[in-house]
Amino acid sequence: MAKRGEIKLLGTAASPYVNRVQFVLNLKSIEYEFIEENLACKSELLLTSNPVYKKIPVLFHANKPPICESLVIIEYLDEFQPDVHRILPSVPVDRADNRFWANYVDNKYFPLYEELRQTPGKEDKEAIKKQIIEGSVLLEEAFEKFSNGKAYFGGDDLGYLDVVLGCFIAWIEFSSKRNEFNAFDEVKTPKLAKWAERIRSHESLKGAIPGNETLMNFYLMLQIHKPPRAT
Ligand SMILES: N[C@@H](CCC(=O)N[C@@H](CS)C(=O)NCC(=O)O)C(=O)O
Repeated sequence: MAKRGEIKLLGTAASPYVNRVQFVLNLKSIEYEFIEENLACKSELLLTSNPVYKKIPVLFHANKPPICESLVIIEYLDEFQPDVHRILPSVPVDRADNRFWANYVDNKYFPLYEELRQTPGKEDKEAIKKQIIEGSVLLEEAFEKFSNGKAYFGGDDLGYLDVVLGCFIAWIEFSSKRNEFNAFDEVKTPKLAKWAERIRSHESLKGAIPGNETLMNFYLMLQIHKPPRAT
């Protein structure tokens, strides 16, 4: 059990990877101190605690070495506090399958949204939207398999993949609106569309899902620091 004041999270509220860690801290009822990072002018704390990637989130647990990378952090929290809301399944092959899809989400699926933001030209954007929808259909199939007729990837309550994909909900909806398409579609991915609503209204996650103003400010910051490619 974490002691009061023992856990600190370096991040910013608009970062889905930071939200991912907040989801797990909330689900496990772990109190933590939030240290706000300014990515436009990175802090010494970030540069020294994550010298390899210089990215948020970074988790500090008492005086242990800092822990970086959101998936590594949430697995650490799951091992460190296994008795409250376990997110990874207990069977090794199920854990492997969960990690496979988490890798798909982080390395293939969500990067498409950044690609969409950075890509100029209507036609090229349309091609990326198509790839996103194809990816959502794959995730719908994965959802059917994992949820087995229940509400979440984890079954009756949130599991690892709910956290891994759920942290992107706000950005997926933001991007869908800006680009006039439906990443989670009532027809092609009806189960994911319903699941997304459940994630949004889950009591433990509410405070950790960024609102539109937070998203817009971060988006504008990205447009300046990582502008779309020239045509
Ligand atoms: N793979 C990393 C990704 C984290 C990430 O991309 N964080 C962004 C904020 S959303 C960041 O710190 N970007 C700073 C930069 O790219 O220099 C994780 O899962 O923690």
